[in-house]
Amino acid sequence: MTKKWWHNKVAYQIYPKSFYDSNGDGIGDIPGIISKLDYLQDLGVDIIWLSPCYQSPLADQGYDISDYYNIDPRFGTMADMDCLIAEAKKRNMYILMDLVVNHCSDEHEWFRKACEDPDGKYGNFFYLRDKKEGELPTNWRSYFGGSVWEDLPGTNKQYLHVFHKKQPDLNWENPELREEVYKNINWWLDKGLGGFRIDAIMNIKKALPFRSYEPDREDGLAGIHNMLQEARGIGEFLGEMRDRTFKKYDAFSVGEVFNEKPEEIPDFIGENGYFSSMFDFNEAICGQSPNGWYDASPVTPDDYKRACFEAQEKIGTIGFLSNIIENHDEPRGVSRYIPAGDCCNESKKMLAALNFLLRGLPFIYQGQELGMENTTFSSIEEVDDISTLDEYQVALNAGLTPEEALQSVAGHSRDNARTPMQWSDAANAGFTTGTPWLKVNPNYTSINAAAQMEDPDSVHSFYKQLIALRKNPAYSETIVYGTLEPVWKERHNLMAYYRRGEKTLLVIGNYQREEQKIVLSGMPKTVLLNNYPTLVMENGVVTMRGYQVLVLEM
Ligand code: TEU
Ligand code: CA
Repeated sequence: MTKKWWHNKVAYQIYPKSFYDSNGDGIGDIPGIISKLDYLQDLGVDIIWLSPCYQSPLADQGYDISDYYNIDPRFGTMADMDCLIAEAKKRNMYILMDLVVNHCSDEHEWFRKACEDPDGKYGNFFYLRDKKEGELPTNWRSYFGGSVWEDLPGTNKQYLHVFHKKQPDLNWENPELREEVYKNINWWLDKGLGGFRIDAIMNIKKALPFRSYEPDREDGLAGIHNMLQEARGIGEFLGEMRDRTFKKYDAFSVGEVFNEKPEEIPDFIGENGYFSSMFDFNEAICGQSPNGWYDASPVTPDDYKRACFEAQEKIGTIGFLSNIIENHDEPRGVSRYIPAGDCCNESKKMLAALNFLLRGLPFIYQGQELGMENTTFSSIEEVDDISTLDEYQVALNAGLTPEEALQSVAGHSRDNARTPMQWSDAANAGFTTGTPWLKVNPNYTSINAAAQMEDPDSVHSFYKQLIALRKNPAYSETIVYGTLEPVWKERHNLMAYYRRGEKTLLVIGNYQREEQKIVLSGMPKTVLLNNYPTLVMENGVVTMRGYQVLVLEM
């Protein structure tokens, strides 16, 4: 395998709106990010992925871009962005931006021009169909609920949007559109970006000609996955994009890839793959129900283990997954993957180690390094996220009372990850001197960066140790390139694996509050990490305490 500059890196995702507000308007911004670069460097982060901060009406918090060449004034200026790239470079850090090109905003110039002249050049940038009274072109349900078809203002046509109606899908079949996309990517890479995280990319290839599918809910609509399953040939677009952009710059690219076909994995992330890496969402999709969030099941420790190992096995040494326990679309990992009532420093550290030492690139989402938890909602009025609002409606339609509906979506809400970063125990968690755009999680008085940075036993300090271990020259080769081999796979509430390279490491997590005994096959040479002050071992038998995690050199 050809070694790449990003293989041994540690990445961190910033959700700019909620990271740090430098001017008191309640919205996080780029100058705020610049002022926290030293914090990230101290943690050991090398790559920073910024969720979108381009010009946008923020209908989907920036995933609806109205100008790909400008920064939204709420986040700062282009000069701020240039400064961020330069300041990161000084610290040997790389900035990734979010590439959102399945769709743009309905306030983008292309869309406005398409409305003015649907049969002209820009009409063909979108998927337009003639409007027929009482009949939609297809019965697809958008990811955010309702039909994917919306009237094209001022015309007798309708346009396709697989996400929100303010996010019209771009027509990738049109080479002129693809040229515009590549031009934009290269323009940013010329500025010195490290690369991109690529949003919702599996949606760019549609199964043509469009047709309807068997309805899967009472609304008579069918989920988008029906159409995506039938789509063939996405590789032609992705390969072209790679060759025309990322490859020329040796840029890092990580795809938000869902439902790829197993035989396609080498094409996606193998040598000369479409992307450098792709996210592992196998844990994130655990427990999902086709009926909606209200019907989802909790994820058990055994589910979590199975999902991780399944993903690891699927990829093997073909390439590198990007491993996450959460992102801006997910609830907080510690609230989701640790059984209810057991969320504590030990269990948070255990989850961190089990995930962080998997083969692949570790991505940390802002606040994860503090063990930030899900927030509470006292009414649906407190919810901002469009996805949660839709799922709340789905729950009501299924017959739940408003209280039950709120209860059932709360634990899944994307807002859990979007509450402001908890910097200190000052007002508003030190995030802003103004009124935060989204309510701060009330637990900031006990969970915050300032307190944890001073505490050698904090979750933050544990993350620092994990990062340092990955970078330690003695273990780096093994952690980055070594194989992963599950062990004691069938044992209940125990997740353990070997990493084998130059060295042999054994990672063991006791995924329950009760103790559990393990018989080791040899004597450990070194205890590299332990989330308890001691290791209880007698005649090769280790008594693992509740949620204890060990990283042993064997
Ligand atoms: O998410 C794409 C995606 O697959 C969604 O289905 C996501 O899982 C869902 O919104 C969760 O409720 C990306 C972005 O990460 C997300 O923030 C955007 O809303 C979406 O694309 C549209 O750009
Ligand atoms: Ca601000």
